[in-house]
Amino acid sequence: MNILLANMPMTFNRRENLEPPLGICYIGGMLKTMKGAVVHLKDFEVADYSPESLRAYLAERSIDVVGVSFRTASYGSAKRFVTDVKSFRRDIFVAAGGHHATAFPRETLADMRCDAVIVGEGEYAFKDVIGRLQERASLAGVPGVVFRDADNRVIANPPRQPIENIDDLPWPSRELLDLGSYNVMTLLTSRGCPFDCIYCDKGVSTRAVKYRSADGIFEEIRYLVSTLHKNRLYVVDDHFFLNKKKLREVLDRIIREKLPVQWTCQARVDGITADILAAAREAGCEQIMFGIETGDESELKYIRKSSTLKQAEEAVRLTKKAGIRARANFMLGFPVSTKETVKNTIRFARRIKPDIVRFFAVSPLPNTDLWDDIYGKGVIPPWVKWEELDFFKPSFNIKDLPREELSLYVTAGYWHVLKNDFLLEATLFFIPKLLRLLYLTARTGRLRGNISKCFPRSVNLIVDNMHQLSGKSFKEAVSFIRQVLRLERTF
Ligand code: B12
Ligand code: SF4
Repeated sequence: MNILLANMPMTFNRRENLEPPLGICYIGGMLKTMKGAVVHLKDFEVADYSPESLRAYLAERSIDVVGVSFRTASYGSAKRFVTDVKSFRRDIFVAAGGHHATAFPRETLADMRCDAVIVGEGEYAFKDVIGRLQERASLAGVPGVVFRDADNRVIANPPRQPIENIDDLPWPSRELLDLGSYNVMTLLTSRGCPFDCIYCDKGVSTRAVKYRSADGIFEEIRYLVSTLHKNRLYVVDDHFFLNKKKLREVLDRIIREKLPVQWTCQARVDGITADILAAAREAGCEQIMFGIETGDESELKYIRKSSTLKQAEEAVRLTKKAGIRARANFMLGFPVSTKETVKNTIRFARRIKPDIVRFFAVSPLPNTDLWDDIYGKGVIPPWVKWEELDFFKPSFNIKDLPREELSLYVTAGYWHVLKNDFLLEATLFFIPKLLRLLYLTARTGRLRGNISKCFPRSVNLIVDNMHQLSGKSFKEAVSFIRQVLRLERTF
């Protein structure tokens, strides 16, 4: 049986994310253990897409089953992909999985016209599905699967229990991807997060946390370095610093065995200490991304972040002191926000001086308390078209801050935090930085990464902020920038 597992991008042919998608890699790793299953992976974040090339791909490999992985933000491309597969050959069995499909299995099945949806973690569920398809048996009773039966009725099987021991899972089958497309390898060392932030989708990754063994993690890192020759890693765990005992074991192994890795990860701001940061730095940590989200006490309480502003400030300070880049993500425009709370967040971001700052307009995800708060519990407003949701622009109006105005605050936020350093990079330091860029590019043969090394604040200001200007005419963009500059003076 020939199986294609495909990962969907937010927009086709943009090549924005350059890290392997672990969802399809984990499923691929599991399916590879099955007799008679030939597995192919395709990541449309990096691969070009057209219906013609897809048809050729499906025909060349005689694909029988397609598994499509997507999130709410990539719903549109997933729907188009499924339509293209089915219009090529109706009898290709198509299953959907991932966070969005988990939140809305029946709706996804109906709207995408696929044959099954896998709810939650997919390794064992999809293995069982493939087993049944190989035997030409019905999917009735396979836990965690919603499917169409022979009479086209939708059947929802009972849910599947979350996987208990994630050490038992085969390693992700990254080698089935076009590895040359990625500079960085993704790695997962735990699943789950015990916290309860109101904007976080806990459909797949639950509040019960599961850890891998330090040995298993270390061996996988060693494999990435020595066999795949990839030594830059992105640890995708929700909170890599949660279990510091386990983390310490892994870091000590990396240090002891002198494994030449450089890595970035995500962490909460609570529990960050100087000694764990020192060990992380020694073991190759280059950047930690903190989801700080707000600099306003009342908003912090509203989002149930369970951390404090003091902890946020301290985490950024200690991280930078340890020689690790501190990236801080903020969300602007909660239902409880006012102009003043949004300004508080921007002022806070400027005060704590992270190395990289990101401001996101709040975009509620389905299956979260934030969504329920805005639209009503479990309600999907009739205007919601998943394929049209833009996760970078404000998606709803707040009393004190209409959507258009919130966009101004996002851009003014970047300007407020970054303008001084940006102006220095663009004037006084321009020539020395340019010379450094030329030198590094000549030495490494890479331009992209080196631009952000030499002009970090300019890249942060321009690249991370582009979305707010996209779709605007030149005249509109000029007027937008004028308003931003005026607004920023009021901060
Ligand atoms: C790493 C990460 C990213 C990376 C992705 C890099 C990469 N190439 O992998 C980056 C930074 C690019 C990113 C971007 C975004 N992300 Co993100 N991200 C994550 C994170 C932290 C880990 C994802 C991961 O690798 N998990 C590990 C793998 C093994 O799990 P998995 O992908 O869920 O796959 C399992 C199941 O879902 C299922 N499954 C998945 N696909 C399929 C397919 C089939 C056929 C089957 C059977 C099963 C199946 O089985 C898999 C194995 O068990 C998650 C949080 C989390 N804990 O999952 C958020 C998360 C996925 N991201 C989220 C969001 C909102 C975004 C952005 C919109 C943020 C933004 N504003 O830009 C974008 C959207 C990008 C997109 N293309 O859609 C939300 C998505 C919620 C939703 N309903 O869609 C999450 C869940 C965070 C949260 N808790 O709210 N993200
Ligand atoms: S700490 Fe992060 S992963 Fe955990 S609930 Fe909050 S947002 Fe989600």
